[in-house]
Amino acid sequence: MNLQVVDHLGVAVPSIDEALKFWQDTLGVKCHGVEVVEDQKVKTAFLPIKDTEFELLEPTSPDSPVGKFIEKNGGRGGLHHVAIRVENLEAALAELKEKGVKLIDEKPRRGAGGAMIAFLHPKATGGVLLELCERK
Ligand code: CMX
Repeated sequence: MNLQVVDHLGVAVPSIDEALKFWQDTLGVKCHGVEVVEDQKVKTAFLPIKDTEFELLEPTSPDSPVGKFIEKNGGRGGLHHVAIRVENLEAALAELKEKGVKLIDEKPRRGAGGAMIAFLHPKATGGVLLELCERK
């Protein structure tokens, strides 16, 4: 499997506007636009730092992966997932399936920023929600 780089770190936040007070105003990381991913019921904001990025994730509904994560965490945000860029996502998923790894997404789907993405189940990774992504 051709793993390339840690593409981004996903951070769940109850409010992107509130979170930007720290990330943008205090740390000085510039936000590169906000995008809603409708099928995941999440609003995202990317904050690049050199070759990688932080992705802030604000739920648009409590009934969503990020909404449930925040609820289980007592209403607070936290580190939600780690994304690794691969050269060929379809091939990586086929290889993992062959190895019996529990996948959340068996097929690539479109994520924020035009990337193709797929999640692996945290039960299969020792407790980390891993995303694989491919960028053209
Ligand atoms: N990181 C690590 N472990 C996690 C986790 C996370 N973010 N979210 C849930 N888990 C763990 C739970 O703690 C639980 O473990 P235990 O059974 O040991 O308690 C287990 O996974 C199952 O959790 P659950 O609460 O029963 O199941 P959920 O209904 O919350 O689903 C998950 C969890 C990961 C399957 C679901 O959140 C999912 O499908 N995520 C992928 C999609 C996603 O996260 N989208 C948002 C981002 C979209 C984007 O970036 O574009």
